[in-house]
Amino acid sequence: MAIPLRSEAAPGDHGAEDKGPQEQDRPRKIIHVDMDAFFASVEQRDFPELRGLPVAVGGAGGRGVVAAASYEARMFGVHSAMPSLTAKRLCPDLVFRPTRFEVYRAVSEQIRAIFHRFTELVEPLSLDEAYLDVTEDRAGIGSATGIAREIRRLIAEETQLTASAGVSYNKFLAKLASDQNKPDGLCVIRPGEGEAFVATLPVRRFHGIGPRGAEKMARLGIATGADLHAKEPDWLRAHFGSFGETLWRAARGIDHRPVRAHRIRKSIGGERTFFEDLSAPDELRDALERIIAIVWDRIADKQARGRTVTLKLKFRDFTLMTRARSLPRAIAGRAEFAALSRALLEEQLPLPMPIRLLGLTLSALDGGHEPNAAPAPPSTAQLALF
Ligand code: DCP
Ligand code: MG
Repeated sequence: MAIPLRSEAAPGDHGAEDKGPQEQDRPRKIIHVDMDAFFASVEQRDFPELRGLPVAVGGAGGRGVVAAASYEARMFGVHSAMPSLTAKRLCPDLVFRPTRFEVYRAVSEQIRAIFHRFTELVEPLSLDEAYLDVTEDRAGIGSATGIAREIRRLIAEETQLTASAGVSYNKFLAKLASDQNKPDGLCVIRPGEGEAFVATLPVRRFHGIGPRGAEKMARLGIATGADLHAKEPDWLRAHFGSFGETLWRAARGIDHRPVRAHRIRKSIGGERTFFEDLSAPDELRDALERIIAIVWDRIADKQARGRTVTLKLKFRDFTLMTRARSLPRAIAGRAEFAALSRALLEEQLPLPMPIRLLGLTLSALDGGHEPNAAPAPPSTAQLALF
């Protein structure tokens, strides 16, 4: 089977629209910028007594999860999405700080304003990272690398925080590059260098391959980009379905997705992974109330209106279940959203098995077109795509 060089999806993408062939032939210049240990660095900036210390941002309690870990904490193996109790065991002197989303959002706006001085084509991926298409050098700096240097300098000057940047000819490579010399690093992958760069990397570094995806690949004997490169397209398709094509291209450093400054928001939601699996109805109800609060905050923040509420349950054995309810019109407010959510959960009780994750989503949104919208902050749940 031949795999076309142009296609609709690449790692981490959710259905990009392709440009015409002429546009495709013109090499792009893409920068990916990602703040270093974002929430933790903001805390260390604002509370100087935390500088140089291992810091975790997130809930310190029994069910708490680390949202961000300072680089000092990472030396002990502490990382995002780790249960806080595990983190404390690894690093007994770990200092926990609660999240301060308003401050992170304000910094996020500052860095986005900096990006927009260089290009309109800014695609935020989360509060702390974005792709920029700088093919057109509006500021006349002379090179994408020069623009990346200038952006890193301005971020340091205006926010007193450091960012890492990757420069390359597509999004997939630019994101890998920004991760390469973290923290406070810059890495450039030039045309012609992508395939060799990817060959040496462990596949778990590819955006879109989560821990479970990496495990599956390890079982199939794929550890690096080079291992992936050696696989035939038919073999990849047999094992990974349509994602196989994306993997085939990834192994070659190919990615044709454009930077999209306007995202169509299809849903808005949130989910939580619990440290201990939950099964007692009252615990589940409590957990649901917390998620209702979080998700409704996001809905209100974006002034989103939607008709469908979906409850997501992930069981102890990792099987997923979703149940949805729709109204003929937009949900009227928090009380109605909460009532639908509770009804969805009650219908499932008692659960056949304890759950490790609970989530809620509002979809069938009105309009749903949001210029340069910030995606909702990542939840402390796994962000992996498979
Ligand atoms: N975040 C979260 N839960 C996760 C992952 C991240 O709440 N599971 C939050 C906290 C992070 C921020 O999002 O500070 C940015 O996520 P990154 O993955 O970019 O991680 P960091 O910026 O913390 O570190 P790095 O220097 O590796 O980019
Ligand atoms: Mg970051």
